[in-house]
Amino acid sequence: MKLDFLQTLGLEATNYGSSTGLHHMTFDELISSSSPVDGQHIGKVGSTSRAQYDAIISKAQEAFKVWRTIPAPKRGEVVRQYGEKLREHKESLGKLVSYEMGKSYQEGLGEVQEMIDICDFAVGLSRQLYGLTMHSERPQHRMYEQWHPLGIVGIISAFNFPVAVWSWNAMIALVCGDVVVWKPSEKTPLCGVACQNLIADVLEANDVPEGVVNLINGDYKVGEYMSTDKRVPLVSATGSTRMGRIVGATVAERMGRSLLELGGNNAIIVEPDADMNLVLTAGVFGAVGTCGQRCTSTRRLIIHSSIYDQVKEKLVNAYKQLKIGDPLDASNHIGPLIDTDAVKMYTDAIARVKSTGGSMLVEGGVLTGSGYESGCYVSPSIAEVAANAEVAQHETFAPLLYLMRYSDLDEAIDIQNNVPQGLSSAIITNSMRSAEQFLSAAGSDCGIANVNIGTSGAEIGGAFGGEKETGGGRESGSDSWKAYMRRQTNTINYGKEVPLAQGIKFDLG
Ligand code: UN1
Repeated sequence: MKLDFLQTLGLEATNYGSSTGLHHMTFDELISSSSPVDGQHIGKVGSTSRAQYDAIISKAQEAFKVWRTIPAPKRGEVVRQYGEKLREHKESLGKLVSYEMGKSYQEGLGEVQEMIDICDFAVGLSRQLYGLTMHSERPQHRMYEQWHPLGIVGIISAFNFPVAVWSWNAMIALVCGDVVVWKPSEKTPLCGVACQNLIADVLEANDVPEGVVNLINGDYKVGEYMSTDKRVPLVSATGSTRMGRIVGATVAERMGRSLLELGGNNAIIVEPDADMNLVLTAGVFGAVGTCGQRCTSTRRLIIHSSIYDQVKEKLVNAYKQLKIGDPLDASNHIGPLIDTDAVKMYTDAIARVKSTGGSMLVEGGVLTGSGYESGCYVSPSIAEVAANAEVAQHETFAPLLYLMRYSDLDEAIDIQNNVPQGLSSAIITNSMRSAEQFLSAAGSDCGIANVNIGTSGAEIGGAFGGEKETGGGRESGSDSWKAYMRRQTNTINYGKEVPLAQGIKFDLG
């Protein structure tokens, strides 16, 4: 593998250290990053110690005092320049994402595009952090609310979107006037350093004080530093439900705020009148895209019994066309899973389907031989299971799609909702009634509900997140920015009396 893209991203030494915003740090421990694509070692990144973490947080607190006074549109200008920087480096960053994480190069580029898009969104937002004004019940009083930055926003992100999810949080937080501390997944630390290197140039060119954008690296312990730290008013965490449960409880214990975007168990309901092309494209991309490692990946297809056999046959045929291999080779649809632990979880889930009464329609497994030496490549699976199958209650972060049948839409919606998670959902139909029923208050209980598109690939302009065990947080577009700010209600008396609210009389004589 030619790794010339590393240099373009400022990753030229063997030990990349960690660009933290505090330069010249030396590290006692290093994290190694290797590629699931070919198993090669890519580089090492410094693991942040407790003392270094404390130094970074102190620096960030100081930086916040300056950053919060810079007008929001000026902060937006810095974010705009970062968007430009990303446009210049889109290909190299897309390659690094693909090589370090394993998703196809096309999807790597798509992820960098999401970063660019959120920069554009945040720039516009920097002039639109609106508060409401309301009429006071008292004469000669004015009442309104305004939004102030929170302070340090801690960001914990997962390996599967190693650059975009940070940007959704960081770009919005920055225009809001917050400073950010990011802990990327220890499985994709170089992506973190690359993003930090690119933004460091922009910050420097704009005389932004050191400590506004920070990177820390390490395992869950480093995440714990943030979730237990009162100096971090908001922790935004993306990852497994198991992780989110711990982060959410720890942050709540100290009355901090958390924004959680956790597991999904996303389904597509296929109605009798569904357009088959839509079903195939949305279903197959949803299930096998990113090798089934999106939180929005399609896990379940709930198919009307009248077309069940037809859909099943088409899907099995479509799966035969899938090409699996080096994700940087454009002719492949699917790259590797992130690591061999993920491979084991996948094969264990297949074994569980078989031992609990499900049947494998397409039985995938571990690929071996030339090109598959990393041990992380698998072929995708389709299983038929009962609608209430225990195995389908869990999210397996791999390309394992469950088929289930239903006979009327109420039943399909019940099946779709009857899981602990609530991130994304979709219906494929040409019936206005079915679509509207699915979208109604009695329909899908998820944070995302789509008609005639799949469950994955959400645009950054909408609020992104879900209900139940998905954690309830909303990131990215719409008014998600409010999570990164504190609301203040202001009442101003411009008269000479002090009338009390609620008509209370209080006369000092
Ligand atoms: C994730 O998997 O954590 O909607 C994020 C999508 C992408 C983001 C997924 N825009 O599939």
